Amino acid sequence: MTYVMSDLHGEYEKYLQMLEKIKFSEQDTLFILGDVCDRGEHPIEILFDMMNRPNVYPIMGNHDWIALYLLEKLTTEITEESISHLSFEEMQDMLAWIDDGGNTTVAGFQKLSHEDQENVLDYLKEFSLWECIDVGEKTFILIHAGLGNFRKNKKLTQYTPEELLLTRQSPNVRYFDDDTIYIITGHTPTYFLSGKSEIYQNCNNICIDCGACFEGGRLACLCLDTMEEFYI
Ligand SMILES: [Mn+2]
Repeated sequence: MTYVMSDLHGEYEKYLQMLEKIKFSEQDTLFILGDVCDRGEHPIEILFDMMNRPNVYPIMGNHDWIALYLLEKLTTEITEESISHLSFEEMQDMLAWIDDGGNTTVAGFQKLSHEDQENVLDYLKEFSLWECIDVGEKTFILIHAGLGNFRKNKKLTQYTPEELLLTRQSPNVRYFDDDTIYIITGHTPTYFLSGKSEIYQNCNNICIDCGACFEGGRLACLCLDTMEEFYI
């Protein structure tokens, strides 16, 4: 079976509970649509679990992207000295990121050996900006946030990271004429779309960020073979 989840945001316990709930095995495939990092307490633990599973495919989220960019600047150790090497703009980025949930990622990263820090950075660099997969009769485009500056004939390779990671999908607009093509996104908690923390589907858009790291939110998982929904 092929599954998708998104916006784990450090919720390691919910992630493990979900893998158990779907009875995730080596024969299955899981795509994680970004924002593993930040907010919840254990983003680094999730990254290590993911990197040890060859059948888990990570897609980049805006939080993972900024984490990679800023953790690389800090590399070996986050000391006052390494922070003082940052430019004013980098320092501003750092403070904004920490304020936006990056504190838990920094805290976990700081505890790692130099080798494991390099492993985390190498793994984040492997995250894809998008995936496009066929399951049964359907084609699924998997991205974190949306198809920014959308044009029907624009190839996925022509989208910039900013367009894919920061532009919110319009969930009530049909993007492609071919109704076997679905776009799956995270990034926007579905509570803001429907008032409910459950997977939102309309016009071949499927929004799966059910706000796992927020009060009242849930971690969602969708099986693309059966379209069955799972929640923690
Ligand atoms: Mn996001």
